[in-house]
Amino acid sequence: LFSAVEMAPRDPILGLNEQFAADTNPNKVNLGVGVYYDDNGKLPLLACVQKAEQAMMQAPKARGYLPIDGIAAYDSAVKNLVFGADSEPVKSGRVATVQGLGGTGGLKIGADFLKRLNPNAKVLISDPSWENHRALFTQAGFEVQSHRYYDAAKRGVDFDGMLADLKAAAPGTVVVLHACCHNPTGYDITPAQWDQVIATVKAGQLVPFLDMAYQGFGQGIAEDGVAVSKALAAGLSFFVSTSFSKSFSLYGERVGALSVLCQDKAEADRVLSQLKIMIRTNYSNPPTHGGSVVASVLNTPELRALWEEELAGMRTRIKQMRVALVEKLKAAGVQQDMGFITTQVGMFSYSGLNKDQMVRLRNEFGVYGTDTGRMCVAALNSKNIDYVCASIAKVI
Ligand code: PLP
Ligand code: TYF
Repeated sequence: LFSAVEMAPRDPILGLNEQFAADTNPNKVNLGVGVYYDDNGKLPLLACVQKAEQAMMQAPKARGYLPIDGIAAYDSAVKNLVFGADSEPVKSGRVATVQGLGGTGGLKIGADFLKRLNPNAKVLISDPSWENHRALFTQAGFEVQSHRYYDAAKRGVDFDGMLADLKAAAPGTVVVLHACCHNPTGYDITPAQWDQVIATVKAGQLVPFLDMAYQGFGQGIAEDGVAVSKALAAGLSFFVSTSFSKSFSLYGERVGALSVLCQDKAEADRVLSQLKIMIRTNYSNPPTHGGSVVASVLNTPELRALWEEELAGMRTRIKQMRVALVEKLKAAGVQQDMGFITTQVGMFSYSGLNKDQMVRLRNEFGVYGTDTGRMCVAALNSKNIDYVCASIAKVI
């Protein structure tokens, strides 16, 4: 039965984790996968999460099946976070939100729904993008193409190229946009550029799918939502996937969501009924724990305040590491100006290093980043940064 089954390639990023685990270099540093570590190199368990869990332990609940679309208090917390608690779409009930298995789950429910809605549409992702964007939309049956984004020579966004490619897309094309903290480059477009992107999407009747995997890691919770606010103001119908993996440090709990902004409540009710079919035929209904924790934190004012403080702490530490990286690379003898690292935002830096240099970093120094030169600056800390800088200086 399985004799003709071929060996599939490893996930380029998660595969690095396996290689890192097997590496015996005592100085090894994993800057491969996008995970935030604290200054001690530990994966944080946020205090707001611990407090919510302690409260849950005080009054333990039986674990029945959740509704297909998840915990109602969770879905409403997601809507409030994404669109604003007092916003018109939330008040009028024209957002359909379902709990998802991480941000990936939100993307996949949206992709499956879109495939049924508009089977001949193409999907556009940025060049480059998170590898799983292409894989996930291809797996959902779409032809995936890319629009220009990264400009290596300029160390920034090829915005004219991006706009031109969006203008050339056929009506109905699904455009997957990183709402903030672009993965892998770290380069976001400005609010004024978002205005132009959204006007182009609207004029071309494209379907925006905003991927919000890092809300709060760029400039702040509200600031990082600028694309949502602008798409809303333009009167568009659109998709938003949410991930709490990073912002709550709840990677393994798989907490995320999909929100679909519709034109009115009746439309949102119909869309929700279809999203529920996607869920029911895939995994029936989501798990309880992570969603309960996030709902409790977001809906309890003092836990919410604590979360915002902890999230700001993560955001600030990443920025400090960017500044330190630039200074220490210079001190380690790197001649070229690495100041661009502080203009990037979020967890990642496209370092500009080529594949050979990245392979040398890995094999000779145990410093792991992706072959494309992406490094997770959220995994740098005051103990490993000197070693990382010295290693980079040797391969440059
Ligand atoms: N979208 C982007 C751009 C990401 O970088 C990630 C990273 O994990 C995800 C979606 C998926 O998030 P999750 O781990 O919650 O599925
Ligand atoms: O880009 C990253 O490193 C994160 C984590 O298939 C990740 O988004 C990487 C690959 C993958 C799932 C998550």
